[in-house]
Amino acid sequence: MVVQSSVQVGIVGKPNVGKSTFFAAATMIDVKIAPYPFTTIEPNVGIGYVRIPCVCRDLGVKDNPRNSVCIDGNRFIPVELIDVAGLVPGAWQGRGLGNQFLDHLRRAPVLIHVVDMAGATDEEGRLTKPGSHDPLIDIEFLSNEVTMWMVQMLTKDWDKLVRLVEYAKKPLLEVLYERFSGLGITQAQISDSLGKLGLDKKPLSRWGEDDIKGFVSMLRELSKPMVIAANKMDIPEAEDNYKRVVKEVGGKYRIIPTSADYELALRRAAKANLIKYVPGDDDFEIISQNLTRAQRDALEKIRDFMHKWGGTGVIKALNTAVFDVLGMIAIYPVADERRYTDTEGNVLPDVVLLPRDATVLDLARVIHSEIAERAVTGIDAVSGRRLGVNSKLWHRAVIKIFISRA
Ligand SMILES: Nc1nc2c(ncn2[C@@H]2O[C@H](COP(=O)(O)OP(=O)(O)OP(=O)(O)O)[C@@H](O)[C@H]2O)c(=O)[nH]1
Ligand SMILES: [Mg+2]
Repeated sequence: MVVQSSVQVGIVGKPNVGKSTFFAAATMIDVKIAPYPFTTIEPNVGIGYVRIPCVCRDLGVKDNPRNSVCIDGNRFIPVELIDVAGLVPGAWQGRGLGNQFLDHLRRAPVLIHVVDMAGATDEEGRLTKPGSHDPLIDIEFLSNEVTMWMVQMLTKDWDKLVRLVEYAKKPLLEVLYERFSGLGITQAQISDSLGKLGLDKKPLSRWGEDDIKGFVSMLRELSKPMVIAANKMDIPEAEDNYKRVVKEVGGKYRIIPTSADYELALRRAAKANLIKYVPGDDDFEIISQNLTRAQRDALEKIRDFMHKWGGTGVIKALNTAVFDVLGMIAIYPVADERRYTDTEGNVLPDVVLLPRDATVLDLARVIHSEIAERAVTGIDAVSGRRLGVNSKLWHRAVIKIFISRA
């Protein structure tokens, strides 16, 4: 059995900023990319990868990955990417393509907001002179759109909600939790948001618009955190904007400089055996003898960019979303703790992504569908140490799960 984990990352932004280019580069799936708004209408869903240093090097073994890929000692772990239509200001009220498609992002616990850092598109995504639109406006409006989408979800029959809490005496937490069900929001995130704003003590019937918006925007920050992909950094006008944006909102968001365009070019060149490129590296090697002068020049321009910014940023944006913002850890489950193999002898076959507070039991649940808590223990395959059912796991741990039949 190949173990699958299923972290979803939503790709959002106004039209024409490079969402589909980012998606295509990260997944190598051919999708429609064009220099005008609303190229994407139906969402694209595909598998992208986050990258970690593989433990195969530390352990001195040659691995046989099955649910993931290992290239030169780097393990690429699959995550699900969702590329949706562009959002324009007022989408929550139905402008542009509206916000129905945000429903496709329901299960995504983290979003990558692709921003045109070159300011080469206006607020609706139409091409303008580079440097003429302020990307700070885009950052502001997008979080507001997502917030308003959630506000609508909450307030669509507000009176009924109030009656449920104040007359039928249903606990507020439960009512709110049900209302946002399907958004992957936890009760803890709801109660945190309520508590921080002192709304847990305020009767629902007395909540004003500001209370509702304040509560939802806090809940959005906790439940749909955003990483900013500062895209189109290859356009000269982008650099000043980038510096300014980092200064203004760098404390609030993680901002990763990217060129989705360059990443896509590199992956295509690698696929065509023109270059050797490990996604996420800050360099590549030309391996074809038959490049034209123009191809060589284009590649050298990309290389300069990569040296300056530490790569194209696409893998970095995904890694930041999954490891830094969601705080996930990558675990290698094995069946044989001495040889690090599955039951068929594959060395370090799988990697699963789990929340940072995951325990031996959580890992057991991913691997086996039905298990009894008391029957589970683990072994740290690297040290041979035994782990109890509630022992916390750690990033890049190699773990054998034991299930004793009662
Ligand atoms: N210079 C530059 N152009 C880019 C970059 N990424 C995307 N583009 C270009 O921007 C235009 C829009 O790209 P798409 O990927 O279709 O944008 P989108 O955000 O999916 O657009 P919609 O689907 O219409 O919302 C295309 O012409 C891309 O080639 C980048 O990093 N640098
Ligand atoms: Mg698109």
